[in-house]
Amino acid sequence: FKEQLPPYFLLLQCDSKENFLFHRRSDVLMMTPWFAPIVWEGTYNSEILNEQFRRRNVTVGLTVFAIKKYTVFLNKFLETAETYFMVGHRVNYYIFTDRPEEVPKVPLKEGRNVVVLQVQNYPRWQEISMRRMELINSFSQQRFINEVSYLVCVDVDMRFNDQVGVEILSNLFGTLHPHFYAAERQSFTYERRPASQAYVPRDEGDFYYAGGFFGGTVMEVYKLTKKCHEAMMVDKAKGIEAIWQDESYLNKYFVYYKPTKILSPEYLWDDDLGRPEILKKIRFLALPKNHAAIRNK
Ligand code: 2GW
Ligand code: MN
Repeated sequence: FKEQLPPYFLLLQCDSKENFLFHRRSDVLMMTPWFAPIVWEGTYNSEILNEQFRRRNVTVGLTVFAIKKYTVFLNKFLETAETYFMVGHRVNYYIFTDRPEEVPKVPLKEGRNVVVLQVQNYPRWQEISMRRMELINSFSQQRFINEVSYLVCVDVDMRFNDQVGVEILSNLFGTLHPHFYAAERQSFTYERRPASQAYVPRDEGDFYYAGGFFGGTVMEVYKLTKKCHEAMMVDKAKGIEAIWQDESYLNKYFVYYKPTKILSPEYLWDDDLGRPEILKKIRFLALPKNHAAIRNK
């Protein structure tokens, strides 16, 4: 009886390349030690995943902030999102802005909506970036929880450049920062001052995550943004601000509440870093923005 069954590796070899068992890569880390998948092109089957999420009729909320001059980014952001973001699924774009009249009218496909949420402006750019946590948190409770299953929270100074679909969705997900995905823990730019709530000791932390792309279920994003905002407020009262603002508090959170899925830097790339061989797709790309007309950091 034993001899009649082919060994497991033979079963694999007999399968066609289309079989899901072949969706694997040996050149990148595909799973964390806490069994969270790391999403790289070539590691998943979007047909299967699309079917699963379509069956649940999932709606995805995409939150983006365009305060002051950053409204100039909205047109390209929305246009490219219509081409590449969650194609075939229901999507609500939540655009937080102090200039609702500057939100462009971009033609939308069926099942997709733009919701403009008017918010105040803050004079310091650090505050603009950090207050996103507070705002996402309060709108999660008031509104998002009734309208969407998942939230995807991103920077606006970006363009979609290839498919970003349901393969990213999970209870809680973060994205590997493009500067540090191949770096050692010692070089991660976590907040290193023990006085800060964002402090991460030298011997802790798994990855360095990007501030510009995270998400999860509305409940998980609610919890994340609540903790991060509260940590910021504790620091603020002591006159401390973490080295990379919201990104530092996000990284601290992920040390202790580990993401259930991690996105590879395909999902947040910067062409200043070139285009290494391991990147089979560049899905979401930073736009150059360093001219003083837009930004005086
Ligand atoms: C930000 C910096 C300097 C001047 C203006 C602003 C600014 C940012 C603004 O005037 N209006 C505005 O809407 N923002 C929002 O904050 C916008 O959504 C933008 O994408 C986000 C973060 O600012 P950004 O994209 O200019 O900063 P990055 O690309 O260096 O962001 C990384 O680091 C940040 C913290 O310093 C955040 O963690 C961010 O998520 C990271 O990608
Ligand atoms: Mn940015």
